[in-house]
Amino acid sequence: MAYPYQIKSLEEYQQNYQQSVMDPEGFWANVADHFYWRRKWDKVLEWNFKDPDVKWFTGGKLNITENCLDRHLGTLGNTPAIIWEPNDPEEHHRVITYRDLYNKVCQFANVLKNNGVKKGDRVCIYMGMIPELAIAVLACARIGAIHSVVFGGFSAQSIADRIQDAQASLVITCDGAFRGNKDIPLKSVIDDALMGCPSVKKVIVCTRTRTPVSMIKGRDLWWEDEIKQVETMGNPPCPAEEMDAEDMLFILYTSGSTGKPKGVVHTCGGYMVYANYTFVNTFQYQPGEVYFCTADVGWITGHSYIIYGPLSAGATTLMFEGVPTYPDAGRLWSIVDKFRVNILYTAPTAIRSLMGYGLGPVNHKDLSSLKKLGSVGEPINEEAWHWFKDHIGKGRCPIVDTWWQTETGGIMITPIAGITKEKPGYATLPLPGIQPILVDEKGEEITGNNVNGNLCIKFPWPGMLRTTYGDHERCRTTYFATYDNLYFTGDGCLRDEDGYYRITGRVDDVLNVSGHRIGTAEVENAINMHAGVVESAVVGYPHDIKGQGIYAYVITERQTHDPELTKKDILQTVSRIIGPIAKPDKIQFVSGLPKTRSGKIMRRILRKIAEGELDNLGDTSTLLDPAVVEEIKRSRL
Ligand code: 6R9
Repeated sequence: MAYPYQIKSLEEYQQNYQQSVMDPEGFWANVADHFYWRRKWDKVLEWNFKDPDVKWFTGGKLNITENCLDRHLGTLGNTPAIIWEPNDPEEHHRVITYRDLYNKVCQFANVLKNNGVKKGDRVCIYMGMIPELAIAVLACARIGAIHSVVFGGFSAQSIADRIQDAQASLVITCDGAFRGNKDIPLKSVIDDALMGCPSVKKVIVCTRTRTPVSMIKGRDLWWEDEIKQVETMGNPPCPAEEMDAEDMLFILYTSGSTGKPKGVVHTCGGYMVYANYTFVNTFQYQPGEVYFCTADVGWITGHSYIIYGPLSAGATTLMFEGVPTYPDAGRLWSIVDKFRVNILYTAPTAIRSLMGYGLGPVNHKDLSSLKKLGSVGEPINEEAWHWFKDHIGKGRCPIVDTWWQTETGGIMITPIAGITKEKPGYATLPLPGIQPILVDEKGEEITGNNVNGNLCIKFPWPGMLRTTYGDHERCRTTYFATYDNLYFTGDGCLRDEDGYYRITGRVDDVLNVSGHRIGTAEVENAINMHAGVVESAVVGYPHDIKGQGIYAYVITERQTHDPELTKKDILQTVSRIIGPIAKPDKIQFVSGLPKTRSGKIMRRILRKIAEGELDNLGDTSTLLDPAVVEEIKRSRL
């Protein structure tokens, strides 16, 4: 495949950027022209950020799977679409060509149809990182069903919340998942989740771990049996459903500063164009390159940069079932060596944890195939950046530090591999089509360089979220009401003397733990559900490997006899309510929390204490009871 919209030089970057600001519609129409549309759009863009109401390519008809599969069959039919590496290095890997993938997606799409799934229905997917997960996602898209993938580390309660919010009618899962030395019993978690989910009529279970499962008559079906049925029907084709550009493609739940996670909605046309455009440009993908993104499909990075971006570009995407430290800390490097990987896209937390094992696991691995490296999910510290550059990229590979969010659908601010001059810790410059601005607390634009502010985007881009599922008002208040006519990212950011952007982290009550977004309010709610807990406050603190750790201050009804046991009980509760990823790293029992006279918890003070900055608590004059702070400082962990 050729990518006429691939930027090839710094001059071209600057020209494209200028054009994208002066004539955004013309700019994006030029990109969108290189996709397969059943019917071309009438209008490129209609928008206002007040309601908000954003529509791209209105009147356009398409199916994203025709762009990811059908259109490649003639030229790339025998090219690997997915290379799959299992958790256990002794097990055989799988190579799935574009033709194989097309056949499998059509087959499973017919399974969904046989089970009554129709355009617009919501399907929840809770699977491990096996090719069937990508097949399930694409099969939904093929028939116009809206997928909602839930990461395999979330608890039954979290899944139930998401299923109920979306009113999903079908769940696709596995008996279990292999991750490192663990077997995660996915189907059994689904069984618990479904006790409170009457909307779910069918569950399709793919075999992976052979963990014993209970199959409920009339509800639960085996993936393999259902495929056989389609085979007995003679494997009929599965024509792609014609979708409107603005029809929903998927929902992905993500944490915010208040309440339960919200379902970020992406639509077919704009998301497709944006995932592809950002993939092709950021990584400078060249036909034939092997591309490996270590994320999980349960997060946005997996959606956009394991599945939709690479496949729509006819790329070879490597999917890895396991974890970077199993069976040893050289696993990622063995995979690079084994498949001659050219592009590696990973997270700072993974780099930091692997750095801790020294160079032993890296030595004797042939990493000479690597040409480009990428980082995503959280700020990358300079030490990790240099380690990645020197020891993995051997000083010859550009690193793209890509800043973006679930809500943005794709990469927003990033170097273009090999083109933008890089600077460690900096996401550098916006891609053409993206107009970032920094604002102060009052929403006034901060102009010039060498400045710091809240990062907003002032013009729509095709991959942006359209709404939060079932609650448009929440979308408005969360992203579009803080500042007039701006999309607010929730991130703080500085722009240096070169105009380069450096993301400094969240300015709201959202934590970023090992690259996973977790709301402090969510963790507090979970802790407060534990019997005997009166109140809690959760803040983040710097953590060497995870980026941020979770620090919880907890008030219990009475002094517990065995505080260690109570801590374990609280951890268990958080695991049950949210999932193990949200377990606090530290729990400090306190008798009170610092509050203002109006009863608001002063998190700023708690954050300072958690960070160890005891002498630098800032203004404490509005505190109701200063003695509480002294007590918390004394018993700090
Ligand atoms: C893609 C993804 C989004 C939040 C975002 C920001 C942080 C992501 C970053 C980064 C600094 C980067 N973030 N990439 N911070 N540098 N290169 O991670 O989406 O899970 O929604 O998280 O992650 O704080 O607001 P999501």
